[in-house]
Amino acid sequence: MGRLTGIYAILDAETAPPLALAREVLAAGVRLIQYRAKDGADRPLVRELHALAQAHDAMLVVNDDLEVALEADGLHAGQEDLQRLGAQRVRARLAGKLFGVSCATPLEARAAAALGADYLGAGPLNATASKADAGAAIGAAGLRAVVAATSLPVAAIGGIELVDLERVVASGASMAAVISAIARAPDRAAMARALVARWEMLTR
Ligand code: TZP
Ligand code: MG
Repeated sequence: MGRLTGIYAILDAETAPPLALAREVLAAGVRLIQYRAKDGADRPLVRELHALAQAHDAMLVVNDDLEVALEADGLHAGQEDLQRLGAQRVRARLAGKLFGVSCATPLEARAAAALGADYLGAGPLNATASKADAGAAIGAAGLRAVVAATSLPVAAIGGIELVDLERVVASGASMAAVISAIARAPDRAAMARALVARWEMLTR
């Protein structure tokens, strides 16, 4: 399995064109990407994104759609998605692929670990406009509580900008997952490079 560390770029189809964004973040050194399409995953696009990720020695995870995720390196599922899909069935279908689960509390973190998750998404760290039902911000204390409840790598998520990386690293998270920090930046490639460089500086 590849590296579950560093900047985790989420290619949200509503925020920026996923293929162009993937090219930019992979060229910037991001090695974990997620395709997120709330209107339904585009399977041919996932194949293209996966080939691109592989060419950069990176991994592609698909949000929500188990069948399409089988074309990529794994699935990221929220708590409701797990209920809808059947958590045990998901782990079994994914076999050797990556399985990421969103958690907001230590209780959810322990349950996800027991299910066989490979990493956890924890948040929202800060308030976010990118997900309507993200729930209340858990803040650094909430993030530390999730990290303390698991030995799995944790991706902090939610309203994370360049200035937040120090707090993310200090909280013990292994990854910082972002949508808008990159996708809404005036220069997406430059912001992706800045995030990667800052993460490397903080974890060196
Ligand atoms: N899950 C929890 S917060 C969030 C998701 C998908 C949105 C993250 O987007 P942004 O723009 O980085 O706050
Ligand atoms: Mg979901």
